[in-house]
Amino acid sequence: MSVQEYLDKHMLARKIEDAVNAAVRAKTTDPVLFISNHMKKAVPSAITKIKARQILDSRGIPTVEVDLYTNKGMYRASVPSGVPCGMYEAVEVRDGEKGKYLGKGVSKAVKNVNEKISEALIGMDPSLQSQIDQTMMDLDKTENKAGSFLAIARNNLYAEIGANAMLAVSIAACKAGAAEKDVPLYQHIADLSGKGDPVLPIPAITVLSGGRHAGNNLAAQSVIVDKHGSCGCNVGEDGGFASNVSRTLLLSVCLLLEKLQRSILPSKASLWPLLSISEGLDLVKEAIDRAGYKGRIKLAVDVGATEFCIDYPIASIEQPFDKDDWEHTKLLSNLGICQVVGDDLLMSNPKRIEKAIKEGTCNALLLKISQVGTVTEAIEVVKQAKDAQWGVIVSHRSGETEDSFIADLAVGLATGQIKAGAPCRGERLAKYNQLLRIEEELGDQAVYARENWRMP
Ligand code: 2PG
Ligand code: MG
Repeated sequence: MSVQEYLDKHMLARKIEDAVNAAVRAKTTDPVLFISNHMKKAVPSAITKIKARQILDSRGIPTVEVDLYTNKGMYRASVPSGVPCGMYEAVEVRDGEKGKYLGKGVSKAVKNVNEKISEALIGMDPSLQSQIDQTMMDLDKTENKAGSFLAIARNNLYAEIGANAMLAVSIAACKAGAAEKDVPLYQHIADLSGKGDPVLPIPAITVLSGGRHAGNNLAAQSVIVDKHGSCGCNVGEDGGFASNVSRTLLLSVCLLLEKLQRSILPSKASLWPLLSISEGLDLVKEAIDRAGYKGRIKLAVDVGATEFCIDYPIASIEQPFDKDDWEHTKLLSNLGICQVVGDDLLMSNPKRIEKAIKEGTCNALLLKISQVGTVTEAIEVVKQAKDAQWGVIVSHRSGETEDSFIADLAVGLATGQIKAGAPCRGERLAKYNQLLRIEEELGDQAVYARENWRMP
């Protein structure tokens, strides 16, 4: 090809002339930089390469990280992981090779990204999120053709491709899409959802962790040290203080107040022994008072099993009963004491959410994106919950990475609530720090959920 043929083929003369004219019109003081940015914008939007790798989450368990390349740059995402709770959540693909990471390696999921997913997505426009996510879901054609029950199909599908593989790519594509449109990530997410303006969520910050996650807040620290010594300030998986009292608290909080027990449960036979139900909550209450926030901070409790208490400013209770106990969860919701959040009960699954909405089982969704599998489906379940006038909490997982995507997700979807652990461990701080950056970027336009946290 001659030089002239090459110039003609790429219409270079015209493109360069356009860029120079634009710089002159803009009277820019740095024409070279202006021309380079102008030409960059003219580059077609396309995914050019996807590269996945195995990294470690905050518990030292392998997880998937993806670098997604476009003509404009490289966008990185990694997926969190928690304790799986049932067949209705999207399934991660793990290697199962006992000699390596106790079978929890993700090299198969990594391979799925580097081969199947990569082959299917290269060339696609990263701003078309739903098409990207649909392409990944379509990769298992048999399941889709079988048209089986959605939850099962999702399980099998993800079990083959891996929700961990898909979610990493989906988030990376979302970041690339925002860059392609030259808008902040939260704004791109707001545009994708087609609903409303961004809202900064109220953070449900972990103060005490216990049970399986055994959990922080600086104000609480001095109280705990006074009463339980410095070892009381060890932190758990979510970054909350994990002193002995917090284990006690979790066990305690797992029980409803005696009044509530009698009104809700037929007998007390299956209940754990009542330890000091008020000890942990008193600690938190005193810490709030000492920090000067008396009356301004409300409490949220993730029970993760059974029941609880009304002498404290509790505004939200997560998973008060077993994951399949629709009946008692509904009874508690009907008491109208506070927000009742479905975590394991819903597993972020649209069918379970639909059932809970229909039956009035709970009145808020705990959204764990790794239970859903793609950004598009996450947006959909949030819409589903909001349309039913539910509260929505965007949640971290116990196994987290330094990826702060959920902060942008909560703002962009205007969920009003986020739960990202304590402002203590790096992977939890990443989310809170991103919220601070977003608040700064929004400036005068920043809207904080405040009292409207359930329905901003
Ligand atoms: C929860 C979460 C986060 P996991 O219990 O709500 O704290 O835990 O990610 O293990 O489901
Ligand atoms: Mg929970």
